[in-house]
Amino acid sequence: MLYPQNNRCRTVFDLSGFWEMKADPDNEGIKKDWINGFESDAFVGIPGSWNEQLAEIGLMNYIGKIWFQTTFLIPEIFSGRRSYLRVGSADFCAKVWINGKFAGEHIGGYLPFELNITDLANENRENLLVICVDNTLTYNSIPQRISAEDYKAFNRERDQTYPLTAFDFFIYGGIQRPVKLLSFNDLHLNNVKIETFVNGKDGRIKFGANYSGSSENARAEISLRDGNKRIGKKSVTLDKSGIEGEFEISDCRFWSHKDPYLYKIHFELFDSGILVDEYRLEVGVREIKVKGTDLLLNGKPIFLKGFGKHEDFAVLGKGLSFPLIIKDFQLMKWIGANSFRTSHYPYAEEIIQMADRLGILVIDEVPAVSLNFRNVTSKTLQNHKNMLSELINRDRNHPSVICWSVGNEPGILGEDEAISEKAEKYWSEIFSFVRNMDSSRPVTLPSCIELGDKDPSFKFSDFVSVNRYRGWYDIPGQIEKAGEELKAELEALYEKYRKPIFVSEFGADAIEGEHATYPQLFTEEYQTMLIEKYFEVIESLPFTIGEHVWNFADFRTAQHYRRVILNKKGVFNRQREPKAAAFVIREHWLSKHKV
Ligand code: BDP
Repeated sequence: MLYPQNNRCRTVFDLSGFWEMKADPDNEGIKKDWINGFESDAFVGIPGSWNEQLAEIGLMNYIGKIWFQTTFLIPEIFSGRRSYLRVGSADFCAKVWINGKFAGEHIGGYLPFELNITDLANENRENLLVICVDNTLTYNSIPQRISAEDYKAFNRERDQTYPLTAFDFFIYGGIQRPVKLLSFNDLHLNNVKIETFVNGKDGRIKFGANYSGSSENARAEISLRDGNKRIGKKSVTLDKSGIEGEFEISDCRFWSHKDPYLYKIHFELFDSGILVDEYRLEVGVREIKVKGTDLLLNGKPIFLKGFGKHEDFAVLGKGLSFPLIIKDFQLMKWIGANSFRTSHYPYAEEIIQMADRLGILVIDEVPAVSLNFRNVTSKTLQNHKNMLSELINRDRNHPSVICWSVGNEPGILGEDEAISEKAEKYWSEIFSFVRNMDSSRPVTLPSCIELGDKDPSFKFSDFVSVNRYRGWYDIPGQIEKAGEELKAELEALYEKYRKPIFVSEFGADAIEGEHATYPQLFTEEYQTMLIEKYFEVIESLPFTIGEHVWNFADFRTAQHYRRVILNKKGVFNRQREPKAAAFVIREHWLSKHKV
């Protein structure tokens, strides 16, 4: 699936706006024929999570089905062509009807899906689009559900949140990324795959593409541009196996966080000499590898400085906002970060595109967060693989994506199960699945303190990623001691696995305006001092490859006495204003630890 593009052969109409909605707590929508339209409860802004928008009608903590509807007309330009409906994301799963006819469904909250609606939509009258979104999770879904019985089984009833979630971010629901109508000619490109290689000063781009539709007389032209200058052109006759080829670039300008240079590839499809499809792609030529104790970008060691983030903002929830994307990148540049992790799910494609352009490195994660192996089934594994496959297909062409993260912190409940043979087999399958799909990037899995050095995934990871909260959840208030224990633990981990170590999370909650002259949790000073201590320890060890502060900004979580509405570990608050730590980190990353 390709990101939508408007050009001579492709047309995109954005259906964002005010849609009508109706909650379906009793699961009666189908019975009452809502697929043919319903009397609505309220309007909802799309894209956007329903929760904060519609809190006043009781939907803040709603888990279940919500029906959405809107109408659209098929533009004349679509006539006689293929029409598709593309949903940027629907959290967690969605079923779609056009004019009362089933168009398709999708499972997974953070990835786009496309449905062929050519035969369902009418060209001459208004069309009714109905989408039923359900944010209910199960033991088979990724992420997994958690129940009151689970907490009971582990004697951890006090850890229960409202709504019940196995993870520390709010369970937003809805259509959170834009919905678009697309039109293509019958013969059109479906998918493009780019791989790049670095050889001394030269670069190589390998491309592959699949297409739909057939023709006896079709051919593809693929050209490569460096700015406005065409530096390569290939002509390929279409055959069943798709389109393949390579470009060599001598004296190549490689993509990096310091110089995010993008070449441009242009695909054109001709049928009997007539242009029927085209697609433009920005390509960064770069190579990422793990070697010894280093992470190498284009052969040079790189140290990751940055954050775990969230898609989260007041009112929008996880709804896509272009200004917010820009603001976050501005702040990352301002503070001297070179990277972030899409904790704990795939972010909007627009974010990854901006990372390519601005030179920010991305660790791309799927929402396999806090897997509880007591409840993991073969269906969980299958859903996990499906999600990885959709993510890799979506993001593999982005130079900014330097690593796949296959989940986060298995075993928050069920530490014993998370280090069992069952877990080991599970991770062995997941890691090889990813490597079969893409062998050009490292693969990792951030692990929690509870599993210590026993996490079975460490064996399979290209580098060991650890989330550590010494000085916060462990040994609170004692920064020196936290630092000493962290150092000893990282050294022991390296001794055991002999792989580079990435500290993928560390931090402290800070409430703006709380101050103390002594180490006191929740003050801005404590957050600052703890982060500085972690920097000191991590950077003193020769086998570390990065430090990601948790979190970039404060974010909403489910309700629990441990959280003051938000998780306050942000270095920026939820409105993106800096806390005291931001200035110290900036000084450190831009002057003291410049890499
Ligand atoms: C880590 C999780 C992260 C949480 C963080 C915290 O990976 O999602 O938000 O702890 O508790 O264990 O702040």
